Amino acid sequence: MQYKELSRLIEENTDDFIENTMQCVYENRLSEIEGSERAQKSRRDLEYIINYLAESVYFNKQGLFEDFSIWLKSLFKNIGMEENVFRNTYKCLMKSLEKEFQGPERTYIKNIIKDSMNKALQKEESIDSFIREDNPYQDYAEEYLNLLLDNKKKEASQLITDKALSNMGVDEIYLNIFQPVQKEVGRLWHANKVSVAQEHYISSVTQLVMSQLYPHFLSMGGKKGSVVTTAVGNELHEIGIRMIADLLEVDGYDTIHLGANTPNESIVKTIMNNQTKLLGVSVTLPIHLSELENLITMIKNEKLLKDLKIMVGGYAFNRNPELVNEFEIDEYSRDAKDAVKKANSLTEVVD
Ligand code: B12
Repeated sequence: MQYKELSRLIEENTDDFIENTMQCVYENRLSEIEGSERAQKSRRDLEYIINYLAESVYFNKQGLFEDFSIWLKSLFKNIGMEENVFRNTYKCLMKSLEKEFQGPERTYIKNIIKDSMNKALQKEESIDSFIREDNPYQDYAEEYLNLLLDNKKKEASQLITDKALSNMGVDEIYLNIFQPVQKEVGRLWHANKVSVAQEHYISSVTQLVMSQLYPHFLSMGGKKGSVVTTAVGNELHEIGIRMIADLLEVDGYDTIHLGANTPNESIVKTIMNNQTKLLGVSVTLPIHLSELENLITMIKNEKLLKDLKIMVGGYAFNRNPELVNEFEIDEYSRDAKDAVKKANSLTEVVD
C-alpha cells in the first residue's frame, strides 16, 4: 500500500468527507443549522480531524491519530459535550471514508479510526500543572501567570525585567518562567479554564517581554556562525522556535529567525545567501510534518547545501518522539537548553 498516495487521496476529498459526515451527524437537522456558527465550527473541527488522519496515514503512524483523538475527546468533554457526540462524529467519519475506499485501504483506514476512537474512549487525558514544585523559580512563574491572568502586563514585565533578571540568566527565564507558563496556559485552555482571548493576550505579552530582554544579549551574537530558525507550513506557533533562536544568539551564533509560517523556497534561499551552518525547524502541530519532509527533500536536492546540519524540535516531536526517525535530520532536541548543546556539537564549536 502506498501510504503517501492514500494520504493525498484523503486530503483531496476532505470537502466531500466533511459534507458526508455532517449529513450523518446532523441527519435531517442539518438544514436547520446551516449557516450558523455551530455548523461552521463543526466543519472546521472535521477538517482538523481529517487533516490529522491524513498525516497519520502519510507516515503510517497510527499513534499520531490516537494521541490526537485522546486530546480531542478530552477537549469535547471539557467544553461540556457528551461522550456520544465524539463517538458519533468518529462513527460518521468512518462511514463516510468507508464509502470512498475499497480492499486493504478501506480496512486500514477503518481500523485507524475505530482503534483511535476506542483508545480515546478508554483513556482520560489529565495533565498536572506545568508549573511544578521542582522548578527552582516556581514562585516567579506562578506570579507571572497570575499577573497576566489579571491583564497586568506592566507588572508582569517588571517582574521579569527588574526582579527575575537580577537573579536569573535569560536562558533560565525562558525555560523556568516563559516555557512552563505558556504550556500551563495551553493546559488551562484545553481544560476550558481560560479563554482563547486570555491565551492570545498572554502569548502576546510574553513575546513583548522577550523583546524587552533583547538588549541583554543581542550584542553577544555572531562569532559562532549563521543559524536559520523557522517553522514550516501553516504553523503559527512561534514562541518555542524563537526561544531556540534567542538562546543560540546568547551562545554566540548569528541567528536569522524567520518566525512561523515561512514558505520552504524562502527558507532555502535564506540559507543559501548566508553561509548558514545550521537550520533549526520547529513543528508544533503534527499536521505540518509532511511540509517538513518537503523542506528536507528540497535541501537534500541542493548540492550547495550538502554540509548544512538540520535540527528539529517542537511539541509534535515531544509528544511523538519516534517520529524523529522518519526524517533525514542530524539532531532533535526536547528543549532550548539541550538544543544549544547539540547545536555546538553539530557545528563543532568547543566552548
Ligand atoms: C500559544 C499557543 C498558540 C498561539 C501561538 C502564538 C504564537 N505567536 O506562537 C496561537 C493562538 C496562534 C495558537 C493556535 C492554535 N493552537 Co495552540 N497553543 C499555544 C500554547 C498554549 C503555547 C505554545 C507555546 O508557546 N509553548 C511554549 C514553548 C516554549 O514550548 P514549545 O513550543 O514546545 O518549544 C520548546 C520545545 O518544544 C523545543 N523546540 C521547539 N521548537 C524547536 C525547534 C528546534 C530546532 C529544536 C531543537 C527544539 C525546539 O524548544 C522550545 C523551548 O524549550 C500551546 C500549549 C503547549 N503545550 O505548547 C497550544 C497548543 C500547541 N495549540 C493547540 C491548538 C489545538 C491550536 C489550534 C489548532 C487552536 C484552534 N482551534 O485554532 C491553533 C492552530 C494554529 C496553527 N495553524 O498553527 C494544541 C495542540 C494540540 C494538538 N494535539 O493538536 C496545544 C497543545 C494546546 C492544548 N493544550 O490543547 N496556539
